[in-house]
Amino acid sequence: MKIGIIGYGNLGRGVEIAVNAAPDMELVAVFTRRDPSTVSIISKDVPVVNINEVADWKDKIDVMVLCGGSATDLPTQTPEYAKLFNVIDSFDTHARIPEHFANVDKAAKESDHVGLISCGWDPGLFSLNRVYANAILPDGKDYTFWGKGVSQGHSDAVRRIEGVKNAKQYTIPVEAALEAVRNGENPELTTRDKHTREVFVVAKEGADKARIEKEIKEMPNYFDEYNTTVHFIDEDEFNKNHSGMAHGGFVFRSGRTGVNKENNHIIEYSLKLDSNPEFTTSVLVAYARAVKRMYDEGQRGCKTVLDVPPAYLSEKSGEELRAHLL
Ligand code: API
Repeated sequence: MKIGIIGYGNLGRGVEIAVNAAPDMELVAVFTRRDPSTVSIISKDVPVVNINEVADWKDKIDVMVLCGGSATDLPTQTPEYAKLFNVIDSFDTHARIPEHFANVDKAAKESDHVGLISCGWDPGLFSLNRVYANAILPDGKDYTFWGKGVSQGHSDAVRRIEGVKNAKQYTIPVEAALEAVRNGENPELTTRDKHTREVFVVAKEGADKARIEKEIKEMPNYFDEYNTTVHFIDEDEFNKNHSGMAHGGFVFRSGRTGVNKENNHIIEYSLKLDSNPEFTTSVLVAYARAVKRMYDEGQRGCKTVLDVPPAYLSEKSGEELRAHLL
């Protein structure tokens, strides 16, 4: 299976590592907006190509993995590249998924491709768990907690603000709320009750810090519904104390069954990740395999993780899966 990567930051590098570890995949090219001679990748035998030349690769790539950010890159990139390739992205602005789906669906159907969007762990593996748990326990409540850890999506969104040189965003779960859910108390929790957010910003010289802080705190879909603390720090402190990328979280469903609803059941799925980008891209690469299979069997248009049969993620045959993993 021939894989291409568009965008070489933390995600692009993670895709490269995961593809190199996959027995059935080959990385054929990495595309960048930068001058290719300035981009150094891990695989010495794979070309780095300027994005302006991407159309020349139209028939040489089975699945193109898009590694841009959700705030400003993917809303335009995914529909654009779906015209040329089967694509997969990690678009994670939950509120805008329906709109992004419609745009990618149109582009992919018109050009006879498959585009899988919003893949990773949330949205992604957490979404699958929410859907399974809702179907199984229809009378119940959902709870998702993230962190403590670095959200790539929120960090990227802050870096897009004018005057910001670098930024890291930590998502912090409210421990008391998490414990109440785990104890089966079925609490009513608002967005603000479940998490706080902490942002560390390196500002560009002369930038208006008060304006940056206000833009962060009021940013729709990312910060406006949370209590957010913003710290301005210098580059040395940033590099020394904020270079980690760990993250994780929990999906719970607590639901009742029984003639008198006398029995409560709690489903808990959790992730503890040393590297958010390397894990996210490991999910992307497994789903890239499914994209190729769905394309080969004649499916077209936009898909999400909810549309993919689990067996399509594995390089193992159905027979092997039934013998060892069922
Ligand atoms: C958060 C989560 C992170 C989900 C994982 C991924 C990311 O606030 O920490 O951006 O890292 N929404 N979508």
